[in-house]
Amino acid sequence: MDSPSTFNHPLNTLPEHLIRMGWTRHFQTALEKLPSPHTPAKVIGGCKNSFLVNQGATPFTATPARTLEHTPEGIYPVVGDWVVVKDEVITTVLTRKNILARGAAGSQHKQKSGQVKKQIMAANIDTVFIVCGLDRDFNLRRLERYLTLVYNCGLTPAIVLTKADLEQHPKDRADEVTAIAFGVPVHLISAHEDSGLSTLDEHLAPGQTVTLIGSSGAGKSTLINRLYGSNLQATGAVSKRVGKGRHTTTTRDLITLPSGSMLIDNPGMREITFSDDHGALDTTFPEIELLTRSCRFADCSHTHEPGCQVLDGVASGQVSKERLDSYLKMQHELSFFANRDQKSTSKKEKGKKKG
Ligand SMILES: Nc1nc2c(ncn2[C@@H]2O[C@H](COP(=O)(O)OP(=O)(O)O)[C@@H](O)[C@H]2O)c(=O)[nH]1
Ligand SMILES: [Mg+2]
Ligand SMILES: [Zn+2]
Repeated sequence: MDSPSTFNHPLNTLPEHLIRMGWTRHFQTALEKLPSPHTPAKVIGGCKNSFLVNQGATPFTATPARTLEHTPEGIYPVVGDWVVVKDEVITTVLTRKNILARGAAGSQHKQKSGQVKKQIMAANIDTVFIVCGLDRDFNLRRLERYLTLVYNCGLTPAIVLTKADLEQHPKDRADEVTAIAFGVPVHLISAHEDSGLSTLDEHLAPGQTVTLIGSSGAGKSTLINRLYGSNLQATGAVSKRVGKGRHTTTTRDLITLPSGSMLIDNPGMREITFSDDHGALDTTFPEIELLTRSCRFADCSHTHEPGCQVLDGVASGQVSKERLDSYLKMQHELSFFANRDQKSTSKKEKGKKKG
């Protein structure tokens, strides 16, 4: 019989210092499946072949074992991972709760050749802050893409509209976003004026991990610094001299706030690309999805067909034309993944409808 007492931390007593870093029964179970007892460590920073890990005391650097480099994608460490470290070598990445991933940068045009690579940005996340500045960054269509990306990963989004101090009618912008967000919390803040920050507390309970995504210059690092209470992360204003077109965030670091929650910064995304199709569009565009069910043709493309309820919805003003365009564009991108998955699971001929 297996004896859980041979492990460092039996199931019924999850160690407090690990819980504070987001340790749950999920990871405890993964740890106990390993052939010998280990102390887990959390990846809190680093890249490529040197990671900063934390076992609860002083963080230290560790190198991934060479075996991790040549194994199937998905198990090379990323920030947020729980890992096993032996002699400063990361030997195992514990089964993840979830990941934030996208198609690799520059991959949109590679889709035709079927070479989209999944880029994992962070692991084991509770909430994704989609950060958008109320300056030139503000763009509803881009927010829809971010929402789709987050839903695609099975993650929970919250929208943070920052730089409220730069916008004359910030409430109006927030209302516009609320109208397309369908229940996703929308937070209106200004990091410069320290306003609205406390509305984020609902996502920042101790042990919770939040990752921030958004355009470069949106205000992510500034927000992290404000929540942390001092300037930890380099921001646009500080790092202009780094060079043109360079991302100001070069490593992704997990930062523990005084309140006990954890934030993961990300470099800005130049393109929002998807790495899978998990039906996220229906979640981003619920009003369109609802109508598609009543289109006359089951395979309606919602572009020209008679009896298309979606087009009727646009004509009657029930559905916004911009949102339909956004939906169709993403559907086209996502169908690539659906086709790829279909090909790999079954070579059966697709049902062809005539007439
Ligand atoms: N006016 C104003 N500027 C901000 C605010 N938050 C960030 N910024 C500025 O926006 C620029 C980009 O911010 P940064 O945090 O580096 O963006 P990141 O690329 O998303 O990390 C910097 O010059 C910040 O000072 C804000 O709330 N109000
Ligand atoms: Mg930044
Ligand atoms: Zn239709």
